[in-house]
Amino acid sequence: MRILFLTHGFNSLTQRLFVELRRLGHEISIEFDIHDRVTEEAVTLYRPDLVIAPFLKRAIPERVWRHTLCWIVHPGPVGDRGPAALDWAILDAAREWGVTVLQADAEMDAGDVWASVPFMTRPASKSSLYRREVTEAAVQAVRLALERLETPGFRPQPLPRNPDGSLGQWRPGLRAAQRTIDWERDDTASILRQIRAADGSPGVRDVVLGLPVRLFNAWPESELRGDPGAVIAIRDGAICRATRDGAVWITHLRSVGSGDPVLKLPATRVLGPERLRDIPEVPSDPFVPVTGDTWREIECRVVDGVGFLSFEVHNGAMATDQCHRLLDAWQQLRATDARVLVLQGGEDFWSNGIHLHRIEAEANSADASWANIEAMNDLTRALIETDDRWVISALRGNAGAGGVFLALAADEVWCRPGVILNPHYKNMGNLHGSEYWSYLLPRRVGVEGGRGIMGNRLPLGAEEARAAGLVDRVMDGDAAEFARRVEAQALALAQDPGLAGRIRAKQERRRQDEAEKPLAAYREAEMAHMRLNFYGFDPSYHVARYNFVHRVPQSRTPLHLALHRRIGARASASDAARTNP
Ligand code: COA
Ligand code: THG
Repeated sequence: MRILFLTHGFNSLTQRLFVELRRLGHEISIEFDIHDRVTEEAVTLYRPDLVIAPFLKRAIPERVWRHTLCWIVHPGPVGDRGPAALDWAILDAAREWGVTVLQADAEMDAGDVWASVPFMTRPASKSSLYRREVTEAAVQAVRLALERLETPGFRPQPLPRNPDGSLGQWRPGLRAAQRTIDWERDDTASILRQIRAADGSPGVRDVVLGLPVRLFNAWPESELRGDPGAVIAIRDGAICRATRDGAVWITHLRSVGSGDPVLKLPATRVLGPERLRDIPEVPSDPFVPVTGDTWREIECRVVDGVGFLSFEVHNGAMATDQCHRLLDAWQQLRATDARVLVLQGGEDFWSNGIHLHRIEAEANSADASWANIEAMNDLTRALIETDDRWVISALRGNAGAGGVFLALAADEVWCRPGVILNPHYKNMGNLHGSEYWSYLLPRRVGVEGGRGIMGNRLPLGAEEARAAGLVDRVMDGDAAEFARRVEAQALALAQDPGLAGRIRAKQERRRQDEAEKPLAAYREAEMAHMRLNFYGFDPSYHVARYNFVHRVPQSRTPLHLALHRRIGARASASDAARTNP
């Protein structure tokens, strides 16, 4: 089928559905929801068999849904309606929730139901539930709906009418006044629910040490105590605030009311050293297991000759200081007797490369970009140059730009099936990219293959990445099952008598590669391009970064996504119809 995605943005769910439906053999074109007339134009140009709205905030115009079947992917169970479905699910502490594919008509979210798939919730932020549970259920629900569409005689189910004649349960968006915390009265569980229900957007309004802010990314803490609301500790950019019955870590804040667009940044960066003068830094050694609840970015453990390093970096964005801390942990891991080292990234993201928000917040963004890419490069080089161990990247979450190449620096890349990779930089203002990609990518996929991947700027699913040679193993299972499989296979590798031979072979290959062209030369060439991107006349990267971090709405759909807007699109569409009736 020819399917048009009508969406507010090419977000993680939209990318995942894009990959999954193409895998089923459908042709997907994408149109961003900019204006009703532009939407109508897209439908006229493309004449899709079906419109799917994976992430849409506005009504599909009647002129579209009257003539073309349109499906809304709603992050709620059958009957649930409204723009804040997940927010309500978290606030209500729902145990089971769902995703429903419904047909768009005049009444928002009240159309006939094509499919609905339930999932169990988890104590996590809205964004985290969205990226994991909602996305998995949405893929299943859309596939089910497509099967039903091809089933003769299938009729979608209308919502049952309520006694007053209305349809389903409409729940409105939340007002700011409904998203507040009373630190004297609320317990830890309810504070976590409030923050998580508003995280990624819009955040809970509050005042911290006299500064009006919004709160993001909260985690429970079971050891530290203090007066409710008081900031009692800091750690790696986060603050710990006491509650009535415990404490919570809050890693990010956005200051409000200053007029200028403001960025979400590490809490200590927003509060500043003056306000935090008397607050103790309470570090957590990544190698010391924690018993109760706490928050820390980096965790290391060594089990039977295998070292595991996970980094739960918010949004997968890796700032200079975070790269330094990771490199430090890596060196400590290398000092253990572990023969196999597994880099696990975070549960939601593997890595999205340099931290664009932190860079934007610096007075000199070019210098900050340079420092950050150098730190990413140092980390990547440390992996490449780990020649006396077997190194595995185990991707539980998505990776983008430099984050992908960080993964490729390992000897093997293992991946969960739902992972989406964006192994290219061009979407960020034609950034050239570094992280030794010019060494790592051709080494796996050849020069031509590398050019294709970098140039087409499209997301790859785990299976596509494996077929292309970027990924070695795709291992099935939910988060817990994947972790068990990774651990079991890594332990088996460490016991494998062939391991020493493999490590010798990789040393030899690295030696030959170095003789042919030193790693330093790859880095130098990449950084020469990056110097132009950061300091040259063309400001594209700085403009793209500004637009990204401030979420400036897109004014048109890029042509690499909007097939229907390419020159000759009609001709090729009719060609396709002729050769493939
Ligand atoms: N440097 C800095 N930040 C980076 C980065 C980098 N290299 N790469 C990614 N990020 C950040 C993004 O800025 C974004 O920040 P945020 O925390 O302010 O959202 C975040 O990482 C995620 O990236 P994004 O591109 O938005 O992808 P996403 O799809 O994974 O997440 C949503 C966004 C959709 C989860 C979020 O907008 C949300 O809360 N949606 C609600 C869903 C819902 O209920 N919809 C109902 C409508 S019917
Ligand atoms: N039919 C049609 N178009 C649709 C839907 C539909 N477009 C997408 C939509 N479903 C997804 N669901 C909603 C439901 C309600 C709202 C937005 C998306 C909504 N928005 C408020 C507004 O536009 O004023 C703002 C809400 C807020 O953010 O507080 O109410 O079924 N044809």
